[in-house]
Amino acid sequence: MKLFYAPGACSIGIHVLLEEIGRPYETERVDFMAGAQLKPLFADLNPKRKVPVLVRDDGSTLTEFPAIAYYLARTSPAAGLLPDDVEAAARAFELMEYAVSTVHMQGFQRIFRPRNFTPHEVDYDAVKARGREIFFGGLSLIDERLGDTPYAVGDTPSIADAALFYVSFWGRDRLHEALPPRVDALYTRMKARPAVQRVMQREGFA
Ligand SMILES: N[C@@H](CCC(=O)N[C@@H](CS)C(=O)NCC(=O)O)C(=O)O
Repeated sequence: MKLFYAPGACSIGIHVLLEEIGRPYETERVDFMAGAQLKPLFADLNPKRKVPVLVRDDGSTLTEFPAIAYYLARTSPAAGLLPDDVEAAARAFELMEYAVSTVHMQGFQRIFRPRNFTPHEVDYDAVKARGREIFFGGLSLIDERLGDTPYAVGDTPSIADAALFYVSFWGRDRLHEALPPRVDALYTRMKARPAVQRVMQREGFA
């Protein structure tokens, strides 16, 4: 398997899952600064021009964070990344999906790529401000949903924790804002994990 990633992008959550699973995998860095995601070599691999992309052992590609996370969890069940319990699994999907589709795609995307939301540069600041509202409002909502378990839906990390990890990383370490208390505690717990520390080091954040 090979993960195509950009340092500090949402692909870092998939990188964490691969490291937690512990099976051999390769990585290839996509240099956003050089616009590598737009160049033919990568665009041929993923016409959506986005990371994460997982190339599997049979050569087929899988895109979209939730799909890749689900695939990895189901193909490495011993890692326990998707709870057996239906209710806990459904809650894991609920949290992961909200982190990806709302906090990331509606919130952070407005801050990071305002031009995707307006053709007028003069509107960029307003778009970014709305992005911050959605992003941090979303994290507060997640905070209310987190229970008293050490990880998002239980005693061990799941696919939800991988998604919450990357949006927390953006809030705390890229936007430099305080996180709501439960989200912050979860982020601290994730960052202490050896698998996460290896990924942070490899992507250049430690
Ligand atoms: N819905 C996609 C979102 C992927 C996405 O937006 N990836 C960003 C990085 S976090 C990207 O590759 N952006 C390319 C760009 O901004 O040019 C998923 O869940 O994987």
